[in-house]
Amino acid sequence: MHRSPTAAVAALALLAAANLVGCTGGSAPPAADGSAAPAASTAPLPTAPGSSPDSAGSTELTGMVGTADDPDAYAIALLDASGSPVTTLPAGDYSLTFSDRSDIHNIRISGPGGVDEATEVRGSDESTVEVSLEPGTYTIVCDPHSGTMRVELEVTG
Ligand SMILES: [Cu+2]
Repeated sequence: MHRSPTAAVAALALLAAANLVGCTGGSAPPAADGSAAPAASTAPLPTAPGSSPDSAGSTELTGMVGTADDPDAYAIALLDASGSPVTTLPAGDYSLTFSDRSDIHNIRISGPGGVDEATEVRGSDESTVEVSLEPGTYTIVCDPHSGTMRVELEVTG
């Protein structure tokens, strides 16, 4: 989470305003005549910034063999969430989804930390695995064609 100092100040001002409302609005007199008082005494608390439930989780990656048009193409790549090939990444936890729709290729990622995840050559595999990438060099290969279908990923600390 990256928050600018300006946003932090604004959040503090918001909290101060909320406290002020809480102090002055605590002693509303009861409605004695039975008429319905306007329900304005309980203002909802402002949601704390940065507490959304979807902020947890790991960065998404796609390991792709072939191309979108031709699953049997002799191509292999690691893609980020926007679909762009990546060759360097910061160390951390990643959610890697395979895109292997070929009967002649597979995809394997291996490297530091004992990471070794692969699909089968036969059949399709579009499953997702969680990987913890440590600083160092990982290789992404198609096992039957590891001489040509091979990319390296540099993970930085
Ligand atoms: Cu292959």
